[in-house]
Amino acid sequence: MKKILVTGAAGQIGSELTMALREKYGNENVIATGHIKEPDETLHNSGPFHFIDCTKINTVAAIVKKYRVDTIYHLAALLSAVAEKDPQLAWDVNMIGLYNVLETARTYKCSVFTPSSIGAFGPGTPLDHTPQDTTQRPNTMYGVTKVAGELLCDYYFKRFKVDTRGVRYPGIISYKTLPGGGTTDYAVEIYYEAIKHKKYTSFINRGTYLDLMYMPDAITAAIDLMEANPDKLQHRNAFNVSAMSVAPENIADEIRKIIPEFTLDYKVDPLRQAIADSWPNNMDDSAARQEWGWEPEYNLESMTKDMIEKLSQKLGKEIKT
Ligand code: AKB
Repeated sequence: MKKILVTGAAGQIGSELTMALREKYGNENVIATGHIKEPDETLHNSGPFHFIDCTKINTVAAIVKKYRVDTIYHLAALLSAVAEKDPQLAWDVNMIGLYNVLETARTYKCSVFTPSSIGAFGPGTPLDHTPQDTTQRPNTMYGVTKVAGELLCDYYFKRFKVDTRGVRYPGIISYKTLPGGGTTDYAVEIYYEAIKHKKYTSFINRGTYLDLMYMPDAITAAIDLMEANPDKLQHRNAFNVSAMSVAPENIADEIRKIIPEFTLDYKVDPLRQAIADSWPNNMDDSAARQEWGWEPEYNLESMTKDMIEKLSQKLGKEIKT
């Protein structure tokens, strides 16, 4: 049986990925770790949890050694908007943290999953049907760390044979744990506000198309890629994966099918709008489909229905879907 370490386990993706991994590989075989944020009760009580600091290699190595870990899902990172507000911290967490994980993986012979992002693209990248292999000149610290991370993971595979794999996640939509300071956070907030107040003011402008994905598909992508036959993988560390390309008004239209009174207006945040404008409208994810069978289950309609159903239960509001 695998022994898995998850970093960033209390975060938006980590909190759900850890539980999915525990269900698949056994609670005791998945060691969840976080830095500052307290894990929720389910995460805390269902298996091992430790606080570590990925910028200190000894704390990562100690857990890997103690539990004889063979696989690391490295999710600890700063998202795009917070990274732009504190680029020095973003470099430390996103780059030094990844370097420490890769070095630990090299020493203890672990395989590593690290997410990259649509943020690895920037000005000069074709925005429509963004190819798998194309210009990557991002102008944010988040983007710089994501491109460098993709290259570093490729390097550790080629030079040291560390089994590194990763996807370029789009904005991830979920109802369990809130995202922590990304540009695509608007697409999660809109559902909370629709249920609570039947209105939302978007910080991303009308007509801004971005790739999004519902959490169950994001989890499937990570686990399926790590289970994939390595002989078939040509793009190990940076597979484009997408499920839908939408603008704020498209989500609003879909919400209105269930909550007809819902209204959307705009108060654009220049920082996050500039980041969004530099990212693809829609990525071409055919390499992931061909090399390891990527196929999302949810589209905008099915995601919206499920989000509203689950979130209204969580918020204690009755809404018929
Ligand atoms: C962000 O908005 O920073 C993230 C991402 C797309 O990488 N959700």
